[in-house]
Amino acid sequence: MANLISGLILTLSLLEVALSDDGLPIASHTMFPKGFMFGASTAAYQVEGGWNADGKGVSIWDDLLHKYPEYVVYNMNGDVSDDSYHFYKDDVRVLKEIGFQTYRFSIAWPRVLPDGTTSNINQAGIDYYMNLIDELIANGIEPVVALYHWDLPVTLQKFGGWLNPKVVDLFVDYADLMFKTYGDKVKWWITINEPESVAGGYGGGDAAPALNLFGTGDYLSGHNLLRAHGKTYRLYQKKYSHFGGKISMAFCGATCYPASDSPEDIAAVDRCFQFSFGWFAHPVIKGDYPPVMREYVDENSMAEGRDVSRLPYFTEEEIQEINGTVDWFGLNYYTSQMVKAGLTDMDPSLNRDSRIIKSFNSSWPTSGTNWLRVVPQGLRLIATKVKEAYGDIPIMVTENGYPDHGEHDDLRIGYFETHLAELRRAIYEDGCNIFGICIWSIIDNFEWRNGYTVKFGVVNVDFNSPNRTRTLKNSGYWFQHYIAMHKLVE
Ligand code: GBH
Repeated sequence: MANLISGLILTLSLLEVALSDDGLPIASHTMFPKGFMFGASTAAYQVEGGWNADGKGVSIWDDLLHKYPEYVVYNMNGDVSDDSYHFYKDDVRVLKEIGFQTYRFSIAWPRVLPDGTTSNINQAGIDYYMNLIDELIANGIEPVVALYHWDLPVTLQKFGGWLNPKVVDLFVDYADLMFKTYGDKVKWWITINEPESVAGGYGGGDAAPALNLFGTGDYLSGHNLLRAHGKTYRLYQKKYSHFGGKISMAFCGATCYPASDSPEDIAAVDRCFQFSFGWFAHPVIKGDYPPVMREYVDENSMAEGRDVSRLPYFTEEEIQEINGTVDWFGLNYYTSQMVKAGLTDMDPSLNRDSRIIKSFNSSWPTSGTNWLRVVPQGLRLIATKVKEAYGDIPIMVTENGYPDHGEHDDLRIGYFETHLAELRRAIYEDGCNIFGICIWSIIDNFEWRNGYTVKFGVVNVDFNSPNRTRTLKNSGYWFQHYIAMHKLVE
């Protein structure tokens, strides 16, 4: 009750600040459009635990962290995590208590197909997601389902994983089974979460399989991710369109401000967009890679004396197959960057190819991780940039959230309040077609290389209790009121 009241008081005071800042009529700002969906997100490896329960296969994250525990702070891993494999009903309970209307989660490929192929289906895994979906629907919460949030079956990594084009057809077979099994209940599908981050696991990023093939593995794995996405979309069109589901990717990338008003730095801003969001969004919305990526990577590859570009080419047929394969735009937004023109990082590498140098504006507030500064206006900026680049495609913000170390989370409330205010401006002032948001995250969970030390949840999880007790934080209560106050009911 004390939480509830302090949440309310905080809501009111924050609202006042946000509203007096905008200088626009309050009425156009306080509510969201009819049908706007408030939801929350998780991902399988980060919450499920049950890493080898009931016939689940091993994923590349299980494998990496069992072999190299030091990859994550304090040797933490996702073996048990929130144990949502057993306590998914508690997740649904807190979602409902707060009033979220959608829940975005991912399916662990090796949980349903232990060796990655449909020749061996794990019925317990199929049942788990069916039970979760049924529990959500019984509580009036709509599922948004990602097929791939980074946990490749390790059996497929043994022949190269996303580097090997063989993975494409196996992904399509997996997707086929998921559509067939859950397609009458699930209307919102995400094929790949953050393809840029997945490719980072093969290039220079911080993810499994941690191959460090800078400037080669990233482009090659990205190429196969795009092929897999394109074929999956075509399969749905052909076999499952009667279900009426809508497919996207959850795109991520850099939201950039120019470091100076020099023409070079202003040009760097668009290049920054094209080398991150554009890498995957351009092929699926406009066809083929962004021209500037093609030009710069080809040029550098040639200068390095290679016969072929490090950025692979699609055939004309592939370009057509991949083009036009998102029904909506999944947008993950956390932070922004300042950019200037210049060379940085390893030679070769994607960062070096892009010829931009990123930094933070020192005035942007810090957070519980070094890669995230609080820049609410960047959410509006990136939404308008997506509209400018790709037209009036419907946008769902598929992730947005604030990391801390588990203290009283009033800063998280401020983060959401200001980001949601910027979202309304994007909708009402810039005419962006944004139809929902899934915040990251409903519960504290395994935050990759930061383990459990960095927390994104609006609900606390007691990692010392055997049943992983879930308790609303201040931000959870705040959301409860926010949704009730800002949702227009049909
Ligand atoms: C998302 O990634 C993920 O989808 C989700 O699983 C994750 O829990 C959530 O965000 C919060 O992190 O250290 O400078 O190299 C966010 C995108 C890309 C953010 C890689 C961290 C590393 C930046 N991530 N980035 S740096």
